[in-house]
Amino acid sequence: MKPIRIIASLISIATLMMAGDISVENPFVKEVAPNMKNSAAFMTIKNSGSKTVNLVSATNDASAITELHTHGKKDGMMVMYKVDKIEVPAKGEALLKPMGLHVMLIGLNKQLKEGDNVNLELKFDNGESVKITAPVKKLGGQMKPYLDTHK
Ligand SMILES: [Cu+2]
Repeated sequence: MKPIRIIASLISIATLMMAGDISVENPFVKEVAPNMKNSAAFMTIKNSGSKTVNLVSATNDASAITELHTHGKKDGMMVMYKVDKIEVPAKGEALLKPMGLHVMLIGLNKQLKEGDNVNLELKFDNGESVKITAPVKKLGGQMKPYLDTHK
C-alpha cells in the first residue's frame, strides 16, 4: 500500500468513528398540493452499532411541528398516529416509507415543490444527532389515501 493510501484509509476510519453508529440513506419529502398544510419525510435509517437505537425526536425547517408517525389499522380504519420513538435495531435499519413509519411535517411554512430541499435534524436516544437534507419528490396518486388520514 502506498503511503498516500494509508493516510486516506486512516482519515476515513477516523471519520467513521466520529460519525457514530447512525446513518441515513435516501431521504425525501413528499411534494404536496398548495392547499395542503402537512407533508412527510421518508428515509432509511441504519444502525451499525451493537445496540438498538431509537429515533426519539426531530425538527425541520419547513414546518412548525415535527412528529414521528406510523400508519396502521385502528378500529378497522387505516389511520396515522403519533409514536414516541422509531426503533433502529442493532446492525439493522428502520425503513420509513409511504403507508408506514414517517417523520410528519405539520403546519408547512411554505409550499413544497419538487426540487426544493428540507433540512431535518434527527435526535436519537444514544445521544447522536444527525442532520440531513431531504429533496422534495412527487410521489403520485399512491399517497392520496395516506394524506387523507392526516386532516
Ligand atoms: Cu403522519
